[in-house]
Amino acid sequence: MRESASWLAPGRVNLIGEHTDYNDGFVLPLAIEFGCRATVSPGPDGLLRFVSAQESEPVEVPVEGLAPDGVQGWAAYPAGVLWALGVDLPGLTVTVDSDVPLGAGLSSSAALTCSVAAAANDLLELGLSPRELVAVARKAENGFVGAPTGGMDQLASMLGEAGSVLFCDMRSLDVRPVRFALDDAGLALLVVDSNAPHRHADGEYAARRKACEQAASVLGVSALRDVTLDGLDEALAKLAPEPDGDVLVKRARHIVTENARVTDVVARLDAGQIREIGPLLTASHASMREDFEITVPEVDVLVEALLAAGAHGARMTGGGFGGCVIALVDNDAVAAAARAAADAAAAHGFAAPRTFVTAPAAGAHAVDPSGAEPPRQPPVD
Ligand code: GAF
Repeated sequence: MRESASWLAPGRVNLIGEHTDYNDGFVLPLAIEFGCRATVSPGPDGLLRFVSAQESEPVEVPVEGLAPDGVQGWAAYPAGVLWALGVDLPGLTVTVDSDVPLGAGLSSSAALTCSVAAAANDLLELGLSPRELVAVARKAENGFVGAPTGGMDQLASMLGEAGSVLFCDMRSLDVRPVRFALDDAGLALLVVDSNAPHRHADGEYAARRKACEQAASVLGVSALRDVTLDGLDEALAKLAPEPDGDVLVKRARHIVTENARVTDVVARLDAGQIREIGPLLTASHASMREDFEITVPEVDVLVEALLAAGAHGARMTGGGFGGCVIALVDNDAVAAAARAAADAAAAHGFAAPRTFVTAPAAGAHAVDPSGAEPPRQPPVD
């Protein structure tokens, strides 16, 4: 076995298509320049050792004891990856160093699981393809950590491409890079981290998932992906008389309209009309606020402020209940938009947001084990 293998896997921003992934729908994420570097090397016999530059104490787990619920805290993610590989493991040391902001909805967990999966695959010479590694990373989160997430984040982290957003069909898992030519259009994609504490995010995520499954079952379809805009009114009329009808109507309406917005954005990007996606981003936010009910005042205020400052479109990105807002702005309006966001947060007594500019970055790739820090996006002042 080699001495070690090191891979860097990025976090992600989702341009549009929120909570559609576990409904077999469409998503349009991009990998970002914040990432996690994982180095896997042979370790003492029978022992898995997890070390993080962001944590004070290493975590040690006997290979024999590797089972769901057997590891708590951050180390459950890399431990879950090794478990999900489904092979006999030698003793290993896994060292990680991430600069993906935690709890910001930028998929720090996918960056962690994907970097560890790719580095372990490399060191152990397992020959798994990037798509198989996506499945391993997802199995780690779903089956070991117990987070019922939908698969978009791992796809974006493994398969991201510089210059493109990834149009993913979460039923077939077909992925098509779609050119996202920000520079050519004189545009920037701003990410504003609200720094709002996540409130009950895990329970609320599971509740959204359950409501969507319930709506699909009432409608007799395998997932809400099967309801199209044309059939929406009829579907909502069937859901309304159910005991939780008002909630089911709202949840289903978000998913069906959001899927349509994703395909509309893709059509505009394919036609070279990047500026025209703005209203679709803003409509997505309204749908998340009114129908899916996953936004919080801190992100709503940021979206309003960014639009008032001239953004072409703005929306919360990620699972919700805090986290980040994205905005499409003219290059020369970046500083003013960032200021407007900060002023609005201060005026409401909310935490100061942190703003940076992003663009589609490369997905997971091997790096020199002795290499420098992962790349960072400097914040906008
Ligand atoms: C989180 C989940 F991990 C994703 O699978 C997705 O559902 C997203 O929330 C919402 O679109 O990031």
